[in-house]
Amino acid sequence: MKKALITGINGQDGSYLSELLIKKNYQVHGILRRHSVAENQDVRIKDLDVITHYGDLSDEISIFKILKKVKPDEIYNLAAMSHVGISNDLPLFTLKTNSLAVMNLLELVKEICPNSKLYQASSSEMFGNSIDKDGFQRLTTPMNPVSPYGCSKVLAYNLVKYYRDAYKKFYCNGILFNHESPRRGSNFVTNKIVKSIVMIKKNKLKALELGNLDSKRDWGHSKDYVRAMHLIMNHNKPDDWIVATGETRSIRDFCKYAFKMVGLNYRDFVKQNQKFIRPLELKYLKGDSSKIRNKLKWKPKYTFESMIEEMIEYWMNKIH
Ligand code: G4F
Repeated sequence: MKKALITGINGQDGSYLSELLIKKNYQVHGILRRHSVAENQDVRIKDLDVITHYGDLSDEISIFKILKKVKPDEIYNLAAMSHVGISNDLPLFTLKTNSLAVMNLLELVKEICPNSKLYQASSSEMFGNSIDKDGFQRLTTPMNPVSPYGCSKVLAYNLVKYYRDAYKKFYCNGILFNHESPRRGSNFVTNKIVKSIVMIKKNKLKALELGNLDSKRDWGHSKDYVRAMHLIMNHNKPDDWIVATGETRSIRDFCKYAFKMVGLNYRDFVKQNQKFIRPLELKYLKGDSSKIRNKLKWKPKYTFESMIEEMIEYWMNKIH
């Protein structure tokens, strides 16, 4: 039985990845951060057959102890301060968690479990506003991040490459473009929009306040993207990969479709609030995922529309 250790196991991706690995007969371990509301710390994984350990990426002692105890075959580093907007409010915390803690993790993994494979959750936010002439971002596109979050992920990305090359390790970066689901935190734009639409429909909310409606994102479904993570870790050589749908849509397009699904017009409810505008905006993402599609035969099952429909259905059943 293979052993996997997932940092950030209680996140959207951590929970879907746990489900996938359990189905594949892995023993799944996960690192849980202590939360003052105890019910929140394992809310997405409480019904899964996983073994959890209290720890925190930024607490070196906890990581040391967990690695010594678990000695995993595969480590998926999904834990992060993952909100781009909030990284402007918590820049130091973002760098400590997303970059320095990765350095610590790599060093400890190298020393304690030298044969473990490692997956690093890298991000399309690393590209900033760089776009190739044909309108795509790919592995060769220059990285010009436009947020503390993007900067922190670039450092971690390079550390993983460095450790892989210097010490001949199976360490990989998955550069995932935006990926959503009903389990997405509701302060990310997709779930915020869908949850608000359902509340409007059920007369619990009058308007939806958003920031920039014109930035474009390449949105996929988290369930499809955790399949990519597993393929990446089980390829015959360590490498870096882009995971994306290759389609791009604006926040406005998302609103239009989602409001239409419940028979409403977004123009009647969406208002702009300066509070949600970022100091610098990443305007456009569209990923070229041909490498993972060709080499690992990955392709998404969800479409933009089926993903939104699933999210609406979830909130319709949840909000009474
Ligand atoms: O949903 P978002 O907050 O996601 P963002 O910033 O693209 O980051 C996500 O994707 C990255 C991959 O590219 C990940 F690395 C990262 O961890 C995260 O998962 O915002 C999407 C867009 C932005 O352009 C933002 O300015 O929506 C715009 N937006 C407009 N109004 C808003 C809002 N974003 C949020 N969160 N809240 C708003 O009210």
